[in-house]
Amino acid sequence: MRASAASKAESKVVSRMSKSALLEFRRSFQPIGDPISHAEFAADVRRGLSKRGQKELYSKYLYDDVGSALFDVITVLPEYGLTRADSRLLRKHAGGLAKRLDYPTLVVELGSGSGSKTRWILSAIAAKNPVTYCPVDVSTLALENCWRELRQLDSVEVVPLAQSYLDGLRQAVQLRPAGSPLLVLFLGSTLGNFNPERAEKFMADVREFMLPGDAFYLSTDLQKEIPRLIAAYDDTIGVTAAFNLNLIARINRELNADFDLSKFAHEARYDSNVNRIEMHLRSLVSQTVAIGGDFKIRLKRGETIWTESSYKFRCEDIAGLARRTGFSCEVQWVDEEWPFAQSLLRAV
Ligand code: AVI
Repeated sequence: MRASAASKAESKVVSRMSKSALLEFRRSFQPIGDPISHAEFAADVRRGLSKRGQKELYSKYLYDDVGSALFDVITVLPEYGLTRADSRLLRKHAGGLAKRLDYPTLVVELGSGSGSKTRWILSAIAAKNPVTYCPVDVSTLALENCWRELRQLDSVEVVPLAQSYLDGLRQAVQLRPAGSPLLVLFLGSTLGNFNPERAEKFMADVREFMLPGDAFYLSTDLQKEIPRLIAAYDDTIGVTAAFNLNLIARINRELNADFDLSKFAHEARYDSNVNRIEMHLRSLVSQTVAIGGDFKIRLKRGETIWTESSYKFRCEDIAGLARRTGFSCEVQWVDEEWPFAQSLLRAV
């Protein structure tokens, strides 16, 4: 890094970080970390596609650079109300939240994506105190967009972490000045992409990195009319279909497979017993797919590969989850146009 070229704010971060020997921070975008191992991806794909019953792929693999860009488009589709609801709530409550939390000096966002919603809360905090913002995401492209966008805010230092949520959080909390409050953001209803056991374990794991009184601000999509939900996950211009199909296109690109995308169809369905949307890729014919030269899978006509679950909650579900994982639910706000909640949880 050319120190002379660095802004005042960046120089301050650099000196603090070099002391801790933790970070390399460049004026050009350079996130810390290496989120996805090729070997782990290959092993997960093999395991998920060799299952005897329902074949499945982990939804985290939807988010390579192409998938993250497609997801950004999803967030502005008329049918997909979640992101607009999240932004409306944040915009409305950012000032009150910053004050209630006593202007935390470290904000960590798990799964930041391009960070567009976070501007409101960071601006509200930075109006009073300088703040270090650590976006954590597996997509370096999304992180770069986030870094470009939010580093322009006055008194906000952006330290991007290209890591899994918990590894990123582990690293970020080392930047916490002693005695100052921490705010962890988990927006967008990403918790809904975990099954209930994993969601609970994840919350308990996050709690381990926090001190009593720290804040966890959680967004969750709420239960609503099924046709509205189906439309949100099966939009008319096919962006969500492309997002889903990109997962097997990614396997072609990165694991040398020969999925023929024209032989698969996107499907979104709602399971009202467990209140979740499921995304599947349905095989339109009987077919064999080769992955990496030494592995083949057979798919029957009509068989599906399950690629994502998106659980829909009630407000009381979140309060209960919070209690079971070491938090208390201090306040919840619900959007009026698209049932969607933001909950402020305090580590107890
Ligand atoms: C990131 N996550 C909260 C989205 C959701 O709504 O479950 C992912 C998504 N899948 C299809 N559309 C959006």
